[in-house]
Amino acid sequence: MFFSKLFVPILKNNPTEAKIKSHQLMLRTGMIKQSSAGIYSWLPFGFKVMKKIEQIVREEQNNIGAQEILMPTIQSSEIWMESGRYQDYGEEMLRIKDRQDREMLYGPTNEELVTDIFRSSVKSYKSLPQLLYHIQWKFRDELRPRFGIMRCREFYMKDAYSFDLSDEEAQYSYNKFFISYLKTFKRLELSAIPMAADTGPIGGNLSHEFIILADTGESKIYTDKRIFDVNSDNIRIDKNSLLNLRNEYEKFYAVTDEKYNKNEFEKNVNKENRLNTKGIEVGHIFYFGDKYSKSMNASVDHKGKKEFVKMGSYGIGVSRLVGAIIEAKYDDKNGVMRWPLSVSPYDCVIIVSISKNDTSNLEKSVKLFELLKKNNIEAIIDDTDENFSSKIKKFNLIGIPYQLILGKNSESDKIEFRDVGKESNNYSIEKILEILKSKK
Ligand code: 5CA
Repeated sequence: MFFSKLFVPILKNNPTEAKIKSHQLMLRTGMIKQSSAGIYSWLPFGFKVMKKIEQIVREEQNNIGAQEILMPTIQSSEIWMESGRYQDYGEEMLRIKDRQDREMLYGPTNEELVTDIFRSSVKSYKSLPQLLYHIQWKFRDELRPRFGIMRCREFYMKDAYSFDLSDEEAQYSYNKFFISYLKTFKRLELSAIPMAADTGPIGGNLSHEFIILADTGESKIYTDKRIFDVNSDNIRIDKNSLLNLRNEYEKFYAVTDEKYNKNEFEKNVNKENRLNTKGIEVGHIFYFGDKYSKSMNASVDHKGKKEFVKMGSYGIGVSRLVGAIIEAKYDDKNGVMRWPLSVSPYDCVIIVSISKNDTSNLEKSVKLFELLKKNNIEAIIDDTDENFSSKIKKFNLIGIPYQLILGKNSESDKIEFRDVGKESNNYSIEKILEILKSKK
């Protein structure tokens, strides 16, 4: 309830090692702490935001019928030898030996492990499709971990896997993830655009990266601006509607660096619609047919014939999204952050002016807190003895979207209410409750 009791190690100044605003803000507002290069501890504020993002990602996976499982972080090298990726993955893979001298690894992704789970129990085409996902830590020994949790070595990822009998069915599964991603990012108040992308070490020949625009992003993109106007609301999850939606997007040229071709870009996009900029990859989906099922012998019986299942995989960078939201929402110039209410560590903060010999304001704030709680609104009271303006400044950075301000002379029954970074208004508590409830 009281900010003074929380573990939020705020820094007075921007840490010099941080080059981009999300990294600066996360360190400054005590969301994370680096433990070694590219490896971070998540402190209460950062952890709360990440867990809320995770829950939204989970709900949108469940909405398309994907089932949640949990696979381990440590995997045996044997299945990676079967798929042929044990060598291919190179130095990005963290390899470990156990006491029996067995070669193990910290999973960078889970195509092999999930294929092994699938092949050991699914035998008939009648059990298809299967959509499985988990949300688990991954490790990639990146050559240059940078930008805080945006490109780190240990990160939190949602990865899903689909198993189908035919290419056509597999495309349907792919398209289900396509729409679930659009919905997920929308709930996070991000405008993420699907772009044709390279498949890299995952493989296959169909792939989209979901990119949000940001100057500090590491992905170069080339696109027709009109792709931002495609409407993905109220789409039904049937085969045709989803196919139509994908066609709507694919009408427009939108590619990442590796797929860029100058002639095609200029041929397909009028000069005034050309956009060549940078973005952050928050999700990546792949279709690779029988790449893993063939090498790992994952097949089903289809009317007496053995068929290798057709697979896709679908990733979302859950921890990266924390930084991506900051890159999209943080106004660096004015020092104002505003978390989307759906993922904010708290719904609102009660900022109180405290004087030594008068506790009436603090008592008022506790009553207000209880009332908000009764209405399912999660608040925090800033009861620290900092001066008022530095409290406001601090909370402008922390980014809780609504501020209820109890200044020195708050005698009246009206309370100063502010949507962070905007002009404030004096409202009755009933009015404030009404506004907050309508936003939830
Ligand atoms: N197996 C596939 C799909 S499940 C896969 O691993 N795809 S991926 O490599 O593109 O990763 C999925 C998402 O994880 C990326 O879109 C990105 O948002 C996030 N991610 C990847 N590498 C890192 C990293 N080093 N640091 C933070 N997030 C990362």
